[in-house]
Amino acid sequence: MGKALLLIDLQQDFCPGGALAVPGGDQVIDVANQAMACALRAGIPVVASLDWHPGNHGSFAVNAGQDVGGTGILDGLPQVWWPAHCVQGSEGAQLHPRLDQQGIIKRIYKGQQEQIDSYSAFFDNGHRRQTELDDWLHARNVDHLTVMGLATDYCVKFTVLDALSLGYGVEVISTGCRAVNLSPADGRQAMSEMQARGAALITLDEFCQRTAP
Ligand code: VGL
Ligand code: ZN
Repeated sequence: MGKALLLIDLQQDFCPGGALAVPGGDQVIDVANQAMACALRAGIPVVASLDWHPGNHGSFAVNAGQDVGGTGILDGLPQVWWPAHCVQGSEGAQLHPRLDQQGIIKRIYKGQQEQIDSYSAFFDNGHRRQTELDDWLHARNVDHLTVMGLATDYCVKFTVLDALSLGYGVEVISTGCRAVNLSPADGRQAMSEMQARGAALITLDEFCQRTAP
């Protein structure tokens, strides 16, 4: 019976000024730092996922010869065409400079396979391959996750839904998430969907109160 705090894709490219800027994305960095402080005080491990694409990734509009924000098919799966973002080793792929990185004990890299996207920190979008996250958590007897980060309607949502399917108890720090909102209601709908599937929506204060030693 253990917990972990999972920080999703708090990378420069998802913050204002970045290649796939999420509105208000940088506002969650302080939330992440405070959540991390509460987690570390309670002995809860902190894991960070990073979107980590090769430059020729098939989800990039420029590589697909499509318009950014449009949709199509990538290797048999529905795909949104994104601006090139989080290219391995680039500055935009780095974690946000204000994020307290010393608290992070494990980094999970995803999206490295050229022909498939990977919103979830557990599986690619076709559930063809797993990352090492589930094994890593099992090895530490973690069965409950607190999740926050970017973006609500993509990587947070798919990570949370996979975690629930895998049997984890999941809570989402809703004040620590921001959405891409290609359609204006996407973020709100993603929150409802996560809640309907069994995730608890909580605030940062609730997380810190419940974890206070
Ligand atoms: C994400 C779109 C493409 C995310 C990653 O982190 O939510 N969204 N790649
Ligand atoms: Zn991506």
